[in-house]
Amino acid sequence: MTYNLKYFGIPALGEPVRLLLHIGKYRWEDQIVTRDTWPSLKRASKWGFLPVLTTPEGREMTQSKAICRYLAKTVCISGFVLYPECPLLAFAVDEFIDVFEDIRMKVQPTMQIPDQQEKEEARAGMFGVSGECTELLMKIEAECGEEHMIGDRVTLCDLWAFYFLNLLRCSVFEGVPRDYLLAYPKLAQNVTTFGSLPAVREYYSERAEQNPMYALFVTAAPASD
Ligand SMILES: N[C@@H](CCC(=O)N[C@@H](CS)C(=O)NCC(=O)O)C(=O)O
Repeated sequence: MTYNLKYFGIPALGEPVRLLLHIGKYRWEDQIVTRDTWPSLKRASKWGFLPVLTTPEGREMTQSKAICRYLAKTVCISGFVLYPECPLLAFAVDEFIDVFEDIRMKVQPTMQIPDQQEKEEARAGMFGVSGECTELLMKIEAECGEEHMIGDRVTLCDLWAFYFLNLLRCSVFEGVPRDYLLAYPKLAQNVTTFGSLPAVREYYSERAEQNPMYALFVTAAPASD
């Protein structure tokens, strides 16, 4: 009884799904889709996008946020279900995730810029002083908690922040300053707090050995380890 996740070999929209499957101790297969295999899969897929998660019963699930909410209703950390039952708390989780998605939608189109230098400059501008991503990140920084995105408990939003803020500084979006998080101490702390969870640290230590793209996802072990 195994889940199958089809996604590209990068830590983008399929990454929070991977993390939930790992933390939830599901049996799952990480099927990496390549440039060669994608065109035929795309034609056969429901909307023409990845990730696609196939349940052990054979149901194909699409749309990363819908998949994450589905899984997060059954995954617990420190006794908390990651997608809260309380409607207001669930709303707060979704609201933060959607604003991170607003940032991603600003950066994503830069993938189409053919010239590498122009592409990197466009991204650097978005994350520079008064850049459009900087403005949103500053607003998120003002709204989020010190250790957790929301209140004093871990939620799906912490997992999403961890994935997305690391995606921005890994090599997928070259040009975004690798140290951009220094300007957002609360967000940086949230990334460290989530990344320090044993299940998360263990997962990325292993992945980083296979793929250097994951190096920045590895949080240093606390001194007591
Ligand atoms: N709304 C979809 C968007 C998925 C999406 O944009 N996937 C990209 C990869 S991150 C993709 O499949 N790109 C390949 C293509 O468009 O052919 C979701 O959240 O799952």
